[in-house]
Amino acid sequence: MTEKIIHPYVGKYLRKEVMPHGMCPGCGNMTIANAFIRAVDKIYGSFEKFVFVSGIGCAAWIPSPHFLADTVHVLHGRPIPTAVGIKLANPELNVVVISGDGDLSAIGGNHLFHAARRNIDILVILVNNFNYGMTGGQLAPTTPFGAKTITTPYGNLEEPFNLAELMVHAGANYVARWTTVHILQLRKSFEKALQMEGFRFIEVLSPCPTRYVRWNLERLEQLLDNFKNNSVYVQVAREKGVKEGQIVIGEFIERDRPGYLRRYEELKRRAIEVWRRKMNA
Ligand SMILES: Cc1ncc(C[n+]2csc(CCOP(=O)(O)OP(=O)(O)O)c2C)c(N)n1
Repeated sequence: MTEKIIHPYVGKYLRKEVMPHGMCPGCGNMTIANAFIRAVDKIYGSFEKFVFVSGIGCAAWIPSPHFLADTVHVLHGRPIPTAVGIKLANPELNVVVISGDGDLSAIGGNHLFHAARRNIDILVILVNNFNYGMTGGQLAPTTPFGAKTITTPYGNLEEPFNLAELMVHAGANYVARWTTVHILQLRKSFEKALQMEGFRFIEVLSPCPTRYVRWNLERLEQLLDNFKNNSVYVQVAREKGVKEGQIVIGEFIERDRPGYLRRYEELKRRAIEVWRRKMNA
């Protein structure tokens, strides 16, 4: 039997028995995992105080089964309510959702928007590969206008969600968007988000070579080159506007409003005060 080689930096965070991982060649999922693990390693040094929640889809497989941590793999579209429940039950934990654009913004869309509005103290990492990768590459709410998928072979008629902007307006404390070629920025963004309170949302544009790329491009490199050459920082985009085909990346917002849990503690304190005054009257 050949001995498994353990990665010197990220190896201790991964379950040996599922490595090498089963993602397609060229998929961005494990690149994102690598950046995330390095951020956790720098800030916390272990997964001890973490719980990861994911739904159904390829991206949902990043934490479960790969992370050697407490992970919960739930019904399609339901990682956010599960994560909210875990955080409310044990506020000491770092609760992180990692899942796909379909899982979190299609079937799970309502949960996403309301968790951001409530500014609940969880970190959501949404992997946007522009389609439902795992089930054959169907149209998602994030598929670009005109793009081909197995369910839109003549091109998509609909406009995609701009999820980062949506999260800003819904009320998240922190919102960022990167691509899998912006590795250092992504890692730094994870580091920052891991130390903040309230709802934090990081969207990562990621290649799906098996489905999306096959339907729309000749080669995977074309998508990666597009990520590299056509990305524009949100501050520049806000000042100068966005040209057709450009991808807006960067930190969309950073607020320091108290998260839901701090507000809840404050509410409890006030309620107890009122109750004490009534008892003493
Ligand atoms: C209730 C329900 N509806 C549909 C499905 C089939 N299904 C499984 S994963 C998935 C889409 C996943 O897409 P996404 O979240 O974008 O993840 P990806 O595989 O692209 O990473 C769908 C439709 C399901 N498992 N459960």
